[in-house]
Amino acid sequence: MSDGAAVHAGSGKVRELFGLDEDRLLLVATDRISTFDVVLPTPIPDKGRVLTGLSGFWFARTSQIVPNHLLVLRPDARSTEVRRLEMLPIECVVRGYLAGSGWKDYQRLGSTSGHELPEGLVESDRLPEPIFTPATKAAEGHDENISREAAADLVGRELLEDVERISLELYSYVSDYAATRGIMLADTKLEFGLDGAGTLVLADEAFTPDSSRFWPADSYEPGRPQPSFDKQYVRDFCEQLGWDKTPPGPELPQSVVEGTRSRYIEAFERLTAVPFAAYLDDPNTVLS
Ligand code: Q0N
Repeated sequence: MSDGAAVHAGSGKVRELFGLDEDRLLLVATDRISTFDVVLPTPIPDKGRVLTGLSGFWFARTSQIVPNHLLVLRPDARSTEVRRLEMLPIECVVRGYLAGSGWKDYQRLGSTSGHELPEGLVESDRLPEPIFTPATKAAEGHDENISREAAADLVGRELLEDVERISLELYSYVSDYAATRGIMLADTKLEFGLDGAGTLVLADEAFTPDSSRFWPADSYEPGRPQPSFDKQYVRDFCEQLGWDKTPPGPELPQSVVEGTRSRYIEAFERLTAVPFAAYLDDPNTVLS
């Protein structure tokens, strides 16, 4: 295996990982899109490039907070060479607003991941302060929120305190940045690994629409679910079809594909202030 052949090392629903050598992986963001946890048969052209560019943009800007796994952003604008790490077996979620499983937990328990929350909050409300709500990586299906005690049993108390502090700092930096561009970061999921020296390193993709809830600030209204910045056309189309949300998912009409592609590119350009065409021409533009 010293002939440059890449070894398929795993797939997510919309990303692929290949082993390059002992120290490096190739992470490829495809154009596949999932909704209601099902990957649809119709791709969104350039979606993978948008996500790879956004991740690179945030990695470059947050490296003073925590080192990350990015080594090379390739000319195809959708694949990156990354450092091979020992991944922590938890998802590091930060929530600034009450949505998704955080809102579900709150309605059932008045708390999420052991954070007691004030009474009377409504869906999409801003939390008194951002909270760290770790989850386990379910091999299949949904991730499961766990208490910080359960997370400490998985990674150790000291490491958990480190990733909690770093995750909150990253959330605060990126949500402040996005707010200046009219985009709210409701919540985000981060993954960390350890390098050979035992240093914590931010991995996977970071602060993309697939790993975060981005909401358009101008239509924010607590008390209801918020429209998704990127996937709302897809969700609306699926809802009006009456699809039961079990596989296989429906094919998307061209109007939904085009509208969704435009939203991804708009998110990219609003957040990075780099024209998407300039990114395709030279992907490294987002790293400076
Ligand atoms: C790794 N996953 C999570 C991509 C995401 N730098 C790394 N070193 C070792 N392992 C991983 C990374 C990264 N990133 C991350 N799995 C392995 C989920 N994958 C699923 C496939 O697509």
